[in-house]
Amino acid sequence: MLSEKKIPFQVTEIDLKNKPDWFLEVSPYGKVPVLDHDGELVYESAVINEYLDETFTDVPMMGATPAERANLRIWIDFCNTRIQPGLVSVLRAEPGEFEAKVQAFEESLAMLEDYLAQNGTPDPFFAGKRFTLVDATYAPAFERFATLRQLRGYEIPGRFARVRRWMDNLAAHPSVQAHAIPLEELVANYTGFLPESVRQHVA
Ligand SMILES: N[C@@H](CCC(=O)N[C@@H](CS)C(=O)NCC(=O)O)C(=O)O
Repeated sequence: MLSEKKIPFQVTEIDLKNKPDWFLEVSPYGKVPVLDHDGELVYESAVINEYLDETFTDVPMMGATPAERANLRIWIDFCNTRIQPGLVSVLRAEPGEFEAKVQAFEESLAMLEDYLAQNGTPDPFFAGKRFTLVDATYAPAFERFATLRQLRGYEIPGRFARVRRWMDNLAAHPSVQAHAIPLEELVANYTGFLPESVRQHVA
């Protein structure tokens, strides 16, 4: 998002298993990310993204009309409430519940696939030629899909062709590539958050 808009920034990494006191003071939910823009503290990634889009307007990343903006927000919310939690629930599923978690996750993927098909996208992005906040939201979520293959042997099925194409388009996009996290690092991070029973199973 920041690179797409060419906004200079500095990143401070937080050890989420050992959060420093200063971090808990600036992050009321104790979660990353938090934005500090000249002392203005903003948290929750969807809120941060809208704040940045409204503050740095050279490269607009929302819709032009209320209806377009509402539609983009619906799909941003879909990522945050369905896709991202779905991914985590498959990743963390106990062996006995794995199939059910995959099925629920695939119901969300099917809704996304249907929307893309009905709208003739990705072309190459969610809303067409312009990279929007929807793309900025899904890019890091899609990047984490590779941990499913690595840790749980699960691959997004070929019938979700448009979702897969969108994932490939985003992975190839320069501002996304610039911040790609190496797969080993992602896998190491997520392995740390697996329940003990699952960690033994995938080890
Ligand atoms: N709704 C939040 C979710 C953020 C979130 O879950 N962050 C995770 C890392 S990806 C975190 O900080 N977890 C630490 C914790 O919950 O203790 C957002 O989009 O900013």
